Amino acid sequence: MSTSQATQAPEPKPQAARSTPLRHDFTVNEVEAFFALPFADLIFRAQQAHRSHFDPNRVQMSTLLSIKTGGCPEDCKYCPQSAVHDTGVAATKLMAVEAVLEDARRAKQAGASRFCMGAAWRNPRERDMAQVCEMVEGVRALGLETCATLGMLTAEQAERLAAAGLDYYNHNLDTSPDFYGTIITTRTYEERLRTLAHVRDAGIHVCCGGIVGMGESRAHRARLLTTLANLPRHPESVPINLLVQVEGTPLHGTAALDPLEFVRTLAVARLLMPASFVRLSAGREQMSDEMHALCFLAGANSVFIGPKLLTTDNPQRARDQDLFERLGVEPL
Ligand code: SAM
Ligand code: DTB
Ligand code: SF4
Repeated sequence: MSTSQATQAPEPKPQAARSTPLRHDFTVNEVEAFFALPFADLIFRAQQAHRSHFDPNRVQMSTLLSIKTGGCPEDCKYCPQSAVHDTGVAATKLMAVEAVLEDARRAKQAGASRFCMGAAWRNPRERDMAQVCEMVEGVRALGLETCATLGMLTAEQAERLAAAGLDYYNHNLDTSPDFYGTIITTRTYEERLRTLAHVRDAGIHVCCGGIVGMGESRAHRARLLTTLANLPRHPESVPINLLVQVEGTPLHGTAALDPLEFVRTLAVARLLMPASFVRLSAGREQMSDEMHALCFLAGANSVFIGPKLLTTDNPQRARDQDLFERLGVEPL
């Protein structure tokens, strides 16, 4: 849908007060109108929303560990870990519990408050569950918040992870319902939504967002954010990933997204889900310091720290520390 068809963005409330109820009834037209605001107006409104719920100078910091890499049967066109694409990522077995805990200790020393364990699975097998639950228990015992991203879950698996002490489960919608089929064919949007409902029902916090820069339109980005905000509850954490283009994946060579459009996407996420953590997720390694500053101004208040995401690079700790100091950004 073109932006000219969009309705006018609603006027900001006199004060985006803490008591403003969170909305779950956004229309796509309304969200497209937010995207179409003059840049300064959009950032101002995102700042108002951000400051009504958060200290704008504090950023939540998570660390990622790939506990099972590569060889994934799914065909996600963006992903270097899909066995369907030839990317040179070697498939590994599930890591031993003690090796994961060693990594978690290092992450804690480096200043992370949350430790996220990622596995290149369509879904965990029953025999993997005991080992993953042990990891969750061990990481929690170190005083870190726990997060996992293991693919689709049954209701029973979600309950087992909750009982082990899992605080967050990351499961992204990735893109809008109408663009999804061009990116992934091996599982459906409805299956993603079902896993999110199991996670929510088990009492685990939901971490759910998407990827931009995959050749989607602004209307697709608006529909992704509308779908996220109109879930029965806003995800507590909303990762916005900028596609990391990896050679061998079908999306390698996709035209780069205008960086200001990426900033707009963060700002609209902040406006729609003002009380959620909006994570400036994959793609930071390629971003300038100035781009980082704009992303925080737009309302991003969470990042992954440490030199590696799952298989691709993230900024070195020293670069982040220098940047955060210059911006007056403090860890949460
Ligand atoms: N296999 C599980 C799943 O897909 O739910 C968990 C791991 S998967 C790697 C976690 C998320 O990483 C994906 O949902 C996607 O949003 C993100 N991701 C994967 N490859 C990416 C890339 N090249 N650029 C940006 N984000 C990516
Ligand atoms: C999320 O939304 N982004 C992270 C995390 N959840 C698991 C993963 C980004 C992966 C980027 C590509 C890679 O390093 O393999
Ligand atoms: Fe597998 Fe997850 Fe990568 Fe898709 S995004 S190929 S499910 S690891």
